[in-house]
Amino acid sequence: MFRFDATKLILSKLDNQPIVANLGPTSDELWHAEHRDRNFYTYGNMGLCSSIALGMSLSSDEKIISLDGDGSLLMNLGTLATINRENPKNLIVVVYDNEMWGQTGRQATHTSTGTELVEVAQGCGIEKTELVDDLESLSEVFDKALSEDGPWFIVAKIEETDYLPVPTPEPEFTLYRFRNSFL
Ligand SMILES: Cc1ncc(C[n+]2csc(CCOP(=O)(O)OP(=O)(O)O)c2C)c(N)n1
Ligand SMILES: [Mg+2]
Repeated sequence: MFRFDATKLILSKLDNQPIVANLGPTSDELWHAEHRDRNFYTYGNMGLCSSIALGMSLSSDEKIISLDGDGSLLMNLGTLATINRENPKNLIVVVYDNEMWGQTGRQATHTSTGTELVEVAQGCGIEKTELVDDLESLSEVFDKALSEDGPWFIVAKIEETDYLPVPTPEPEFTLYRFRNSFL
């Protein structure tokens, strides 16, 4: 499954719910799939995608979607323990797992050598977890995550491909647009 297709699938299931996107290709592809006020692009901000989404979920009743990356989550695994402790029913974390730090040269991450992020999440106490490797299964589990209480933790195995051009969503405008969308 390609990340761009997965992101387009997820967007097709949403109304106006916020998405927080991991830095690099995940943010780029979200922009190309559909640039919307409720997209929060975390350029430069490695490791904090799901932590930011957790904070949003605690101050909102809407479903909040985090599109994280394996390399980024690996440098902030503690966020999974905090997600379980805070237990936000409206948080959906999707980790795009391409088994690499893609943006910086496609170096292999620990998920390529046996680290199972779903099991880490379960060990932190998160009960609603799924591992998917095709669009059909992602579609099925994401529907469930939208209709059932979470927190949800979904690892989506991704096949890497060519990158789309990097857009220019200036961070201050991302924040401005995002905040205004709640007014
Ligand atoms: C604290 C910090 N360390 C390193 C970087 C450089 N960096 C940017 S993206 C990236 C890889 C991210 O990997 P992953 O989350 O798996 O996303 P992918 O590129 O594979 O989609 C790295 C190491 C950074 N931006 N911030
Ligand atoms: Mg990666």
